[in-house]
Amino acid sequence: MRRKLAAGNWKMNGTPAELAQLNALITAHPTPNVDVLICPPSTLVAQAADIFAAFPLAIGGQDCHTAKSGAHTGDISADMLAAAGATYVLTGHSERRTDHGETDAVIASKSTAAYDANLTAIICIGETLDEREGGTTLDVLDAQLAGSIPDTATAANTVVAYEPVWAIGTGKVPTLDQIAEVHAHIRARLTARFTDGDGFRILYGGSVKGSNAADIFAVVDVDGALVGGASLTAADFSPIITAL
Ligand code: G2H
Repeated sequence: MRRKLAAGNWKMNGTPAELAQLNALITAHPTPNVDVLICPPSTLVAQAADIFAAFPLAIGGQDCHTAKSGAHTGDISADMLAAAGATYVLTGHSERRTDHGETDAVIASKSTAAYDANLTAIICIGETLDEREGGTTLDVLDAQLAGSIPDTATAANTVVAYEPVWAIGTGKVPTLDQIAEVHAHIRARLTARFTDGDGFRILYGGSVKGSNAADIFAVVDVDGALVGGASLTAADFSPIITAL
């Protein structure tokens, strides 16, 4: 049985003061029957991990370097995230792929770095609007799955997040049939490649909010959500956790 995961990606948002309102999440979900994760900006990872160490709220990074340490100004390693108290890290988010030119090979290398630091990698994949409209969605996802997920991935160290690029921060959401088709396809690819492929959690991401979460979570093989804008406040994130 796969345990559901509600993951919040704060992107380039968040100050120390804004961490405090997450206490309301703990109050609302003192013993959640799903995993709850917040990925704040790296400036807040250690503070968030300290504040919520005793509570059922995991903390993750939004990205990591492929190397353990070294001359990489502005970057952060998986080991550093782990030392700061993170237990997860996002890899391959489409904003990293677009803004920083990250390739599938780089993302696989970052995911391996995450495993080496005992972090769970949430590996993100997704098609653009042109690819969706051109009918190549499943081919694009196949290439990303094959190239971004290391051979050493397991259900314990890897979560896959399907995030159609055209649905991110736009308010546009695929139909439930489209989500079902893609998640079933990802599941088939995972089970064909990995002996424990049925155990990998597959998240949906892209404009998830309280009002659409229950419908999306009812789709087969949707094991949770990667949530951006609606994870920034406890008031918006809480109904999503409840919907799981
Ligand atoms: C997709 C998602 C979080 P949003 O990037 O990863 O963002 O929920 O704001 O569309």
